[in-house]
Amino acid sequence: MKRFLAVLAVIAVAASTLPAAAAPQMVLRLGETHVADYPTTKGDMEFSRLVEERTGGRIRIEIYHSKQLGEEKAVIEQVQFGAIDFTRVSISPLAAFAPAFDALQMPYLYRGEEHMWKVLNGPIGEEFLNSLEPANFVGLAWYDSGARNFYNSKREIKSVADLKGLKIRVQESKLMMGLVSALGAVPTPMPFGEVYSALQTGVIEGAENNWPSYFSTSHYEVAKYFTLDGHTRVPEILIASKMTMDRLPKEDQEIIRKAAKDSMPFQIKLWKEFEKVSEEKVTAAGSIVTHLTPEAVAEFQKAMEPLYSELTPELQAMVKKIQEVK
Ligand code: GTR
Repeated sequence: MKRFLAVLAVIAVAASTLPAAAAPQMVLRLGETHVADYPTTKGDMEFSRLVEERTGGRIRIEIYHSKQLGEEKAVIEQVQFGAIDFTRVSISPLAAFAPAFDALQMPYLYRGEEHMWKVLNGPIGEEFLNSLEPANFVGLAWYDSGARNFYNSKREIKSVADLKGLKIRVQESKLMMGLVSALGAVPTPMPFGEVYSALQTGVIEGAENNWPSYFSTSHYEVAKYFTLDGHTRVPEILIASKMTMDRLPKEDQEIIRKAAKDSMPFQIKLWKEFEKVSEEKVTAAGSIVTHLTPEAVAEFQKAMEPLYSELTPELQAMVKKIQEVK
């Protein structure tokens, strides 16, 4: 018994001399539209983990996934005036705040994903990340989002003509509205979270997205025709509020910038895995996947050409620079 008490006493002394886990000096918030196990959310979490680790726990970034802070456009607005510190969004809705971003999401712009990553990881990508400051954002890093494709509840889309008259949901983006109109369909801008019920009730007949979003939102349950037309590659971006960043010492700003970039390979790896899983799951659940013939792809590309001539001369020059990246 004596011995037992002695051991207890030693443990008590040891415990009292342990440093208490340091409480974070700053807790920041990140808004994410996707659910907790989606690759972008996991990327956000990795970013947050790295910041916490590298500041010795002084800065904690809490992830509010599943639209807890609102739909994408509303969250971007709040980041702009500093009410939310960070968000991860698609560049489509961001282009409403920084129009030059349309140059990065033109239809059939990239020769493939390798070309896109060359652009994003090179001087052009850096220029875009830095270009956001006048709009009160700080661009931090890019995440993968694959290619976007049309899906609908009505019929297989094998040619542009098959899209005619279909009501297609688009992100809140002028470019995306123009893209759907150029194909003869009827664009309906709508927040992401409303798409499932709009498809179910027939308010819209289709939408467009990548495999993971089609799967993760269960849109495949209410729109089973999926066409692999790959009309756009729309990068995801991690941004901070400039107001938040301006409050931080330079060293912490650097830690945040670097942590965001360092979270990219992790997100991209998870993305690749989840793209495959999503494709398998929706196919097993009965989605009908249509592959376009090369002639049909050429027809899609031709129909979208006018979007390029409608760009401002500055954006056309940027598109040319992107196309010239080898
Ligand atoms: C997804 C993207 C989301 C959101 C969504 C949409 O691919 O990851 O951030 O923009 O598309 O279509 O609204």
